Amino acid sequence: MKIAIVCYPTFGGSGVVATELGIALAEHGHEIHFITYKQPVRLQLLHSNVHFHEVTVPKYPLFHYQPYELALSSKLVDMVKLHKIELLHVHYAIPHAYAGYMAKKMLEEEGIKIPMVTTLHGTDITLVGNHPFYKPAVTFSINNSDAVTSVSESLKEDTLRLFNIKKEIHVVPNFIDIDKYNGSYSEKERDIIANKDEKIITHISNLRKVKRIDTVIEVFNRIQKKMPAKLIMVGEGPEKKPAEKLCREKGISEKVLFVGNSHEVDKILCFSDLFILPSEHESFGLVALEAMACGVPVISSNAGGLPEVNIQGKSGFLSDVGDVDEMSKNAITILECPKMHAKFKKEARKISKNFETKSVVPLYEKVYQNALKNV
Ligand code: GMT
Repeated sequence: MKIAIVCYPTFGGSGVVATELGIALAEHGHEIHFITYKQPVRLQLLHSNVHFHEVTVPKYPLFHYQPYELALSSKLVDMVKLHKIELLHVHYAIPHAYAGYMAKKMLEEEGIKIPMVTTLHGTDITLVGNHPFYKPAVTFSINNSDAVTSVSESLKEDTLRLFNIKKEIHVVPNFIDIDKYNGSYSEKERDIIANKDEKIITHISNLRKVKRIDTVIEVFNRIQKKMPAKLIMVGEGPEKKPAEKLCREKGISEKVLFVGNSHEVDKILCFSDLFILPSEHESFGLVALEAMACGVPVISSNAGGLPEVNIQGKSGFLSDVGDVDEMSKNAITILECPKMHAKFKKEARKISKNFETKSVVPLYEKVYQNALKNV
């Protein structure tokens, strides 16, 4: 099948999932065309079935806002015609589903019928898409997709609760290539980050308000009062500066490393003893799954789809959003008991195997086949 994948090319989970999906599909023999404004961060163009087409929006002084949707839908039309693409798969509803729908309609005028699959990822529904500025357009483009998938049961429920949806939503969970997270690192590499007696706690996100960075810092603050520990903060975002300030105020700056965006997430996770994800909203929590695949127990909130990934008392612990007392207590309990820690590590890795690429990608293929049949 020739498939166009539209996604955000950045470090965010939706772009990562879309990229990994494209790579896995290419390995299954499909021809994949990534169409976005920059080469996706996890994409290496070393596969004969993978292509990348850049969307450019020329600057024009009249435009206060550059019309990216227009450029994207025109590019989609061009690429579908040029490469005889058979299906559009758009990740993140805003504005991709809207642009995809326009492309589909333009192609229809030329006698080309192509189905569009929309995958909902989280904030496109729970945070941004729900805003009255976008809601009618998001509702319209979901209802006019040929198939709709969501990355968790929780996100499906949120979508049905927040929007007037007439389409069936198929839950296709996020996935990972478990073999990539095999924990291979040398003690020497770990030593660069922390002393032997120090526990390594990690948080990875785009450091936005929704991730509750203040909770991450406070939970770590309480951990480091009980045992030698370092916190590694991976990612870039608006909450980075306030977080650095908070660390200074708490007198823990020397124990917190802000390392920015990283292409070595798997390596950092494999060094880690505990992962913290106390988000206010989290449709799935791909990064928690990545941590679990590395055998890292997760202390998270119980928001959104997190309970579908992080299993209470097995791969980690879940608490209500903002419950710093409970999160800290659970984190310390796991870290203080080597036997318990080892048990959680093993369970985390085991549970992550429920989300392996090889079992999830065929679910997308099935969605594609049905969409193609019904177009
Ligand atoms: O977490 C983010 O802020 C990034 C965001 C994105 O759209 O890239 O992530 C969302 O999609 C991921 C992949 O499906 C999910 O694992 C994240 O849980 C989801 N984020 C939120 O719901 C906040």
